[in-house]
Amino acid sequence: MRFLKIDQFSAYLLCALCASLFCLTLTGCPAAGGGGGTITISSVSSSPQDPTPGIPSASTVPLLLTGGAPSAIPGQTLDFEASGGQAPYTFSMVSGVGSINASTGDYTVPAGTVGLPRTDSIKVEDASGNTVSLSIRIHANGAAIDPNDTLYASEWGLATIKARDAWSTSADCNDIVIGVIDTGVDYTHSDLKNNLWKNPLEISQNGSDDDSNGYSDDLYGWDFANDDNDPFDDHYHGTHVAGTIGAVSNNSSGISGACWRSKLMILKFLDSSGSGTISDAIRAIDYATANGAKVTNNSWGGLTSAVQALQDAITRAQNAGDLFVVAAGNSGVNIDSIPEYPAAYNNANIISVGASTSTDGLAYYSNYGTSNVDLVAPGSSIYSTFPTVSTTGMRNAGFSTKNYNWLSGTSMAAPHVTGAAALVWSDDPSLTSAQVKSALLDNVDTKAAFTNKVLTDGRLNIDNAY
Ligand SMILES: [Ca+2]
Ligand SMILES: [Ca+2]
Ligand SMILES: [Ca+2]
Ligand SMILES: [Ca+2]
Repeated sequence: MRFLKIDQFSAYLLCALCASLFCLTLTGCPAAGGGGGTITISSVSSSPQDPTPGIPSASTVPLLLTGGAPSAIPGQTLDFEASGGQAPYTFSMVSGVGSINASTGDYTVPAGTVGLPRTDSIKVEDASGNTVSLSIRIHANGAAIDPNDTLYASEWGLATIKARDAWSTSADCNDIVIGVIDTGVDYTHSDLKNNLWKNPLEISQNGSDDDSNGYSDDLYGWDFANDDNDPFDDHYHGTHVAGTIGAVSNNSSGISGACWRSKLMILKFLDSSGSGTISDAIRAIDYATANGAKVTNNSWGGLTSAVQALQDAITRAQNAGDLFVVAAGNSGVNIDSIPEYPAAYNNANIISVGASTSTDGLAYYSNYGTSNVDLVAPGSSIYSTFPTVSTTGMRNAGFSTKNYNWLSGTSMAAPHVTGAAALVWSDDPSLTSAQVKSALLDNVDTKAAFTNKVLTDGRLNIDNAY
């Protein structure tokens, strides 16, 4: 009886009670403690901006054999760091190396703005003339890149976390499957449909479970709320979250995601009212773990008592080497003393995310706690994808604007971190989940507003993370 009751406990979405739409048109949000004020999109213009990058030129940098001597093990991966411009980079020899057998001596990284061939294979001769093959990984820390998406200027969150600087190294998350555990996603959206995970072994609409994973015709994921193979978003929350992580970017249309190219697995367990059961959440997490998602975004929570079965599912993801990014919650409380789950579970694979404002304040609604919240990321007045049709959830919330819209909450903060994790991990798939987490947590921008509020005292900075 006790478990039945707990199992029916509703999880709820972590949109702020004061969605930005209402902030803008009605009374404004209550002031945040200390340095707050009304949340407004006009603050985009006051967010830090880097100087406009100049036209980059090819640069010559020394061949940096950071991974060891050139006579090292064939196939060894070496990290090359290039800076000061964009490709083509020419890596020239340093003394004592022998020669590079790429052509006649120097190795040139092909031209390109993004999507550089991040790995390549070259042959290097040591001083004795012995040839070894080396697999190289290229970090091209060139000039910042702004995508050509027409609504990109509204995305103050991406500017704040230095995404445009990170993209000069890599903007592609295709090597990492990202699970969006939420209300579903509008997979017909022109800014999302080409960035979806597709189950590679499943034949859709033939009525059979071709890959024997327990789900028939699960092409994009699954709808655990309604127990069907169509995870279309009948709310709006999941579509918004998906766009922040990985909207199709640099396509001269709509917004940019943190990832320009991505594989988003749609795991719907919250229904058209934004509610879901613990048992469906567990099934969604387990599907992600079993089907190859390396990172899941979990912009939901609100459980005030710990449920062991839910933590067990997160532990199974941890044991599989996967990250679980979770919104810290919107109660405005210290969840070290007033816990909310799943953010307050102590799993090592959890990254718990609070919400920041465009002026690097702690959002008034954001939960905090130096044990149970790791960092903050932009969450207030975030512009992202919205369903292309009027959904039940939109009608119930009074949203009439389709395609793109503003939302606020720790729900909007977590996807920035999820996208960052996927960027770091795609750049180097050999990293462990712990290394990816450390890369994000060890490279935040510390700010007074977050000091003694979250573990790292800081806000996400993607560029510093890799
Ligand atoms: Ca299947
Ligand atoms: Ca099938
Ligand atoms: Ca459905
Ligand atoms: Ca776009």
